Amino acid sequence: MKLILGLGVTGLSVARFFNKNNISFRIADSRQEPPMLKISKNENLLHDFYFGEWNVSLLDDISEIIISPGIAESELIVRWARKKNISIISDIELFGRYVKAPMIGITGSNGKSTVTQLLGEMALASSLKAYICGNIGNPVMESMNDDAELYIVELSSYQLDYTNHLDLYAGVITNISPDHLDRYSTYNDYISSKLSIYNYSKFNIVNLNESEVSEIIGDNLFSIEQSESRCDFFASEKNDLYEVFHQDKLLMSSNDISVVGKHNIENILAALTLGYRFGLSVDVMKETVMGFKGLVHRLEFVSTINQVDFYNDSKSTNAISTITAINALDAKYANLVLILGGIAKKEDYSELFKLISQKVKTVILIGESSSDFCRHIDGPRVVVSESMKEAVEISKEASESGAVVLSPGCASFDMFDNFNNRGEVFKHHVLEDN
Ligand code: UMA
Ligand code: ADP
Repeated sequence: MKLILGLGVTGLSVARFFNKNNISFRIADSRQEPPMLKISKNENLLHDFYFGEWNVSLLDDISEIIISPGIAESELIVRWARKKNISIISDIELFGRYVKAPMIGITGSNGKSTVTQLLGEMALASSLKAYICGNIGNPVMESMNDDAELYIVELSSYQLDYTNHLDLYAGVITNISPDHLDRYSTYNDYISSKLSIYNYSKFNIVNLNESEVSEIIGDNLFSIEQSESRCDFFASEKNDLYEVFHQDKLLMSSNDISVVGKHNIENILAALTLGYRFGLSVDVMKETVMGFKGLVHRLEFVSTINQVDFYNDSKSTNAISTITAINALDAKYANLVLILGGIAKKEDYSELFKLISQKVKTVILIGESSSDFCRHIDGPRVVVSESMKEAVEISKEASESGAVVLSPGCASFDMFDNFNNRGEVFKHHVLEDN
């Protein structure tokens, strides 16, 4: 019998699959009321289940465990299973056993969802039956389809950690910076987790700007301002604009696209290189990039109110993504107001604090991290706010012209259900009374 550990969206998708294919399974979750409990009941998926503190008897008669990515290796149930030599796999590995269409995998610390979505749109524009799935929010087992010609799969390090076998047509690491260090003993362990994608890829797509991967033997390379002749896709900066080239042919400049910032140029290069490897037409990919509006909650333009532009970057959950947001907006706006904070990650925020001191006029702190961040920010005006509503009100008063950005650099769970909820609440307050 199979054991499904965790009843979130991953567990539910696996349970549905097993149920449909008459594979016997047990479901367990360490919470009494896991998120997908009601749906599972309604769909009659709870034949053999256990909710509450882990119990070793859950492993009786179990041949294999399909684990949700949110369950850490340090959890008792995982340790007991390892001792008993029970195989533990991710939903990704399970998916790989059944699908026939090729898969392209995308991992990295930041930019995964953007690259996954953009490549998906390129494939769809090429009339391919392509499915965008994985960590982006669509569990792979829900995306399995007989008519699929390509799966574009966002892979988190958690999913890679529980994957032992996988055949990817091509894989890329967008970039690597410290993240999720509560789950890894060292930063090197986190890097190794990301690098494992290349063990499963037939073709390695390599970002030469990322020092952690530049030594990897790449089949197709991309970069900004580095080793131009070796790259399939390349960008260079000219008079505050980026120009994007395919080999030596100019494709577009940053004036031709809607998404902002150097990081998005890098994301575009990653998607172009993956698509090219797969055989998509460069012209179709170029058109897709030029029409790409970006994803919600990632440096998303919300509105202009009294000459101030509001941006929602709620997906920023680590220091580097807030650094990226500041750098992207600083190029365009002289006055910047930043709404920052939440549950700080176990990482070094000193570079971010330094940048804030140089480039931000007013910082409005929200959430659990406020008192700590307050002590480290020196220079700009700092205001601590109790709610998102208040933070937005203060930001409207603080900014005369320029931009306000919510780029928290932290997890959201102290005040919100998730980053989506945080971004929606922000946008609601920005737009109310206007
Ligand atoms: N659970 C336990 N014990 C634990 C931890 C969790 O029982 O110690 C249970 C929870 O009660 C929950 C279940 O496990 O019911 C599943 O939890 P999960 O956190 O694995 O969540 P899913 O709903 O299955 O969503 C997961 C990904 N979540 C995480 O990796 C934390 C989703 O990524 C992903 O979209 C989804 O699978 C589909 O693939 C979210 C995410 O935050 C968006 N990812 C991280 C990121 O992007 O930085 C990695
Ligand atoms: P992920 O799926 O890896 O979390 P997203 O595309 O959802 O990545 O973006 C998450 C956050 O990181 C957003 O704040 C976004 O503006 C920022 N970001 C996106 N691409 C990059 C990149 N290439 N480098 C650094 N930050 C990025």
